[in-house]
This record gives sequence, C-alpha cells and structure tokens, in this order.
Amino acid sequence: MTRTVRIIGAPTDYGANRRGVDMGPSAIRYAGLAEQLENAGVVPEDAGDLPVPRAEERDPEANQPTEGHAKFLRETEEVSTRLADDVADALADDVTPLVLGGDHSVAIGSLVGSARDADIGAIWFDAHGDLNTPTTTPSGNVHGMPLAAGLGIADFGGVEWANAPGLRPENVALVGLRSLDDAERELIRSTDLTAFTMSDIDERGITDVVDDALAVATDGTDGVHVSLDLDWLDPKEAPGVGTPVRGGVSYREAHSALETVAHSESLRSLEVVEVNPILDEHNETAELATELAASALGKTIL
Ligand code: EXY
Ligand code: MN
Ligand code: MN
Ligand code: MN
Repeated sequence: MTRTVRIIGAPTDYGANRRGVDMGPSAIRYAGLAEQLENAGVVPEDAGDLPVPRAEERDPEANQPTEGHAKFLRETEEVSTRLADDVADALADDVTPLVLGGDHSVAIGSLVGSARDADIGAIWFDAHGDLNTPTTTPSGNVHGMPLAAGLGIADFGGVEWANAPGLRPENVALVGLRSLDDAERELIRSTDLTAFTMSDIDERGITDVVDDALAVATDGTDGVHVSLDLDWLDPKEAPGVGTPVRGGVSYREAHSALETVAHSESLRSLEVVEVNPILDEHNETAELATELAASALGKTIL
C-alpha cells in the first residue's frame, strides 16, 4: 500500500531563543518538499502549520520549573500538547507524520504523540545530545532538552505533558555526537542510552553505526521515531542552522544513514528541525532537509 505522509509545520523559535528558525517550515516547503516526497513514492498531505506564539509577545520567565531554568516553558507546553495530538491523530489515520521545525523543542510533542499508542524507539541524528534538564542546562533553552524531556528525565515541575510513555533509554540511540555538556555525558554513561560519536562513524562507517542504532531502536518496539537536526551535518553542507559544530557528517553519509532507515521499514514518525533560513546560503540547508526526508521515506535512484 502506498504510504501517505502528513506534513505538520511547527514554526517555533523560542526553544532556541534565536529568530529565524521559525521560518524553517516555509523554507523547507519552498525548497520542494512535496515533490521530493512524491519522488520517494509516497503521497504528501500538507496539514499546514500549527499556531505558535510569538516569542516577543511572551515573557520567557513567566512559568518556571520548581528547580532550574527553562525559557518559554508555557509556550513549549502549548505547542507540544497540540503537536502531540496531531502526530497521534496522523498515526491513528495510518499516515506517517513528518514534523517540520522550528527549533528542536518541537521533538517533545513529536515523541509524546508517537508514543501515545505504541512503544517506540528513537534515533537522534544531532551534533548535540539534547539531554539537558532545567537543572543542568547552561542556556535555559529548551531545544537542548527535548530528548531528556521525552525520556521523563527533565523535570519541568511535575508536568506529564513532556514525557513520552513507552520511550525507554535502552531503545534510544544518538548518532553523530560531537558537542556534549558534562551533565549530558554523565547521563549517557550512567543510563542505558546508546551513543555513537563522530569518531564511531569515522572508525566503523555510517551504515554499520546506523544498523546498530536501528537494532537498539527496534528491539521490542512498535516502530522508530527519527529526529533529524540539520546541525548533525557538517556546517559546510548545512550552514543554515543556529548551533553549528564543525566535524559533522557529509552529504553522502547523511543520505546513506537515512536510506538505511528506509530499508529497515521501521520508521513510525519523522521530524526535521533547526533549519534557519536567515543563516542559510541559497536555501541549501532547507533543500537538504527535503532530500533527507525523501531518503528516509524510501527514495531510491533506480
Ligand atoms: N547543549 C547546549 C544547551 O543545552 O544549551 C546547546 C544545545 C543546542 C541544541 C541543538 C539543537 O540541537
Ligand atoms: Mn537538536
Ligand atoms: Mn543540534
Ligand atoms: Mn506508549
């Protein structure tokens, strides 16, 4: 049966505390997402963008956790709750959700929605761990916390909306790490999370690493959520991101990784995040996002 993919735009920027990334969904659509998805043999269905509050009209400190710091927490809750419903509705309709960020805080909603009626695994393609909590964060920016939130580790004040039930550390693999805060490193060492750094990719090659990540994420689960942060790629390939880190994966490694995901036939939900058109060159990072989404959804050359 032909797969239908529902595009859900989540034009947030407050999680990164930086303007521009809210234009990601428009830039990705403009770069030809629908056509790329058709090339992948799936039927795209565009659900438009979620309503997102404007950061300038809100007080970042209005709603703080009991301990620690997390900016725009009320806004994060509003959008995550709606996005979780939309992702869960797509899955209930037998449609694959494709979430377009926005900053990476949108992953909280994606994970919760994807895990609502299933046990899921997750693969996190990112330069960063996104494993901070309100008490460990160096910035207060929630885009550095979504994976911790989904795992129920980030305590936003006893609230349940951020916790993806059925997402267990032993079913989560981070791929391509090269920028970790000390507390994130400690968390990876002390839990059953699986983490592959850029050195692992250098030594073993991308397909072996992604095969292992898929084995972790599919073990006893109903499907895999793939979270693709464009800063996973080397900034030479993907300049349009807010937190670039040198030494990332190449254009070809990125495609190969997502093609390996497609071959596994385990993809349940997908998101592409952190595209910032203001920082981009000729929309090339947005274009790359469309190509990589198509690869994850089965686009082949022959
Ligand atoms: N670890 C840093 C922080 O928590 O502030 C930087 C996080 C950047 C997160 C990017 C989007 O993946
Ligand atoms: Mn990220
Ligand atoms: Mn990142
Ligand atoms: Mn569940």
